[in-house]
Amino acid sequence: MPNIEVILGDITKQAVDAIVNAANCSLLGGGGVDGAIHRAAGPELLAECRTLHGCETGKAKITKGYRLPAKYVIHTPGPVWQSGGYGEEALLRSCYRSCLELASQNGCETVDFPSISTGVYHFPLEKASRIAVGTIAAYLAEHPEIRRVRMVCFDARTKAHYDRALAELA
Ligand code: AR6
Repeated sequence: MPNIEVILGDITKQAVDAIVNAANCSLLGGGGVDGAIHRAAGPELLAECRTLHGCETGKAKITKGYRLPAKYVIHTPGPVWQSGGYGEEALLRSCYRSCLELASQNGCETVDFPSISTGVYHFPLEKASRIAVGTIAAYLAEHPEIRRVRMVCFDARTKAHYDRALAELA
């Protein structure tokens, strides 16, 4: 898939049209990538998030990027992994799809995702990586307005899983 890439890096440093935040339903910040994005974007991001009145798991909302190099932040609360019997896989698919729909609606051509739900939400990485690249590939096949999507992985183990999931698609 030439328009999907996997890189090792810090998503807060990426100068793209939109970065995605693995948020929680409050949209008022947290730890992990969410904390890093709010720290780098500055307090104006939290101020805008307060006007959004939260977000359901699997859905997404968009804000400006403020002090980030990215123009927009698309916030999506991923599912907390329980046992797999609570619709977690469908909810994760819905996160990726909802974010890409918002990106299209806002004229974003380049979008970077973190590995949603695989940190403190404990979604198994092998399943999550397959869901992510499969959902992104299906969306891009129908939406040429998005030129490039990258998975920005924060550690080598995560990157290895996304590399493998992408190779399986080809
Ligand atoms: N750039 C890219 N990826 C990162 C960065 C970064 N700067 N920092 C962490 N990651 P997590 P979740 C990776 O726990 O599982 C928050 O408190 C991290 O290594 O951030 O969806 C929210 O407020 C992991 O691979 O998100 C929610 O309450 C991935 O990002 C909750 O955590 C996701 O880990 C969401 O949990």
